[in-house]
Amino acid sequence: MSYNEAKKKYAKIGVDTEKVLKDLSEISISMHCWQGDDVCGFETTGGATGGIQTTGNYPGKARTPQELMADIDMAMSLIPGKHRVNLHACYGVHEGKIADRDKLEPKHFKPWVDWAKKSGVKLDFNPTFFSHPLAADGLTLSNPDPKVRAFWVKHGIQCLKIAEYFAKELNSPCAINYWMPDGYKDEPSDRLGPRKRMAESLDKIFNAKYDKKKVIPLLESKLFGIGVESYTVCSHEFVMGYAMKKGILGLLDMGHFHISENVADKISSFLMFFGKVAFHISRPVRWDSDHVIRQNDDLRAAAQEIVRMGPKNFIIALDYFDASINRVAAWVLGMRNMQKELLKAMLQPNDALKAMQDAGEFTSQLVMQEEFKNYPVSDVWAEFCRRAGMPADESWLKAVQKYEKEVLLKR
Ligand code: RNT
Ligand code: ZN
Repeated sequence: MSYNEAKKKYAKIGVDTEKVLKDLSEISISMHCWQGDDVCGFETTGGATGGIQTTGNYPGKARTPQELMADIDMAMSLIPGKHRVNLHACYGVHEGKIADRDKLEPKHFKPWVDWAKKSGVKLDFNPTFFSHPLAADGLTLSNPDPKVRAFWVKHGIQCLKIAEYFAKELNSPCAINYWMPDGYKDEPSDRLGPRKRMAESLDKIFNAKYDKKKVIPLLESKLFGIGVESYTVCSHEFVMGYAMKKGILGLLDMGHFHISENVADKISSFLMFFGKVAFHISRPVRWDSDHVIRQNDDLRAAAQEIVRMGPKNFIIALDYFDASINRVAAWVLGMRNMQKELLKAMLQPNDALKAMQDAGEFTSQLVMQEEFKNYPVSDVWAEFCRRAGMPADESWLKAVQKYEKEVLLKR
């Protein structure tokens, strides 16, 4: 079917594809830098530690800031639209001696800002509370040792300054996400103490001065991690309560709940009480929370909720890492999958479906929900890509394979 035929078919059910194309082009997704080098960063040569792990040793991973920037540029050249890049504090660019986490400053991220200006992307940020000797016992902001806590509090505050620097330089508010791996492998005897210490430390961080219009702090919850199977300090309930009280936003990571939980169902409640929802789009498989996202039911459900409640009310960030496949392909596939699911959701007559629900017309609702799945989404997607000058189908992989041969395999 051609785009014009698809346009007519959608018009019949009250969907204006021209508006959809415009709306989709306005959604910026924050692409995570850490897929490009297996969450290693530029401070140590070791991999990530702290409840997360990357597996696989596919060749060609970025080893320097320049390589990572080039790989991100390559990925972005195959993703329609204007997007953001999400950096972690361990990706600072250090000349000579590496500044420790509590000494990080905007200057360590100037090369990223210069690159972002050139590449036309905006930046988001994350303090890094893992892959560090002072996080080796699994406790950072909730550590019983006040000196260790003070170190990480300082890190949290320094990162607010870096986020503000990004926002000012790039003229776009910067979302800064706090995820602490803190937890215990086995049943703790005191669940309250660490949470109290965590809240106290977070207070010290967020009581620091920062421009509330430019910096958007987020707090991410997690059910369990590798080595912290029995207890995490920043559980979902902790995050909901703390974020609400402190007036910051909670962040939902799709991989951080029981595998049978419907994360999409949480969105409307978050939106009601926080006003905005921050999201790590990810895919849990068994015990891993971060597989490359696919166009599966979970992603579809999340995208539907985002669309129904207005994409402007969301901070959409990807979060996964796979070292067993081409890393640039992992980015491109994930970003395009996210966009495709948003598009599918936008191409539904959402008001009409809502009306069926309210009228108790559940037969029609079920039938229509299923029938719309087979509408010509791909023709509208092809048009979206055509207008953006991007390949619509899998031919983008050829470009990545060429890059692999010419650049990645020479590393
Ligand atoms: C870990 C969290 C966290 C990290 C990144 C690297 O389970 O999801 O968001 O993936 O900060
Ligand atoms: Zn996450």
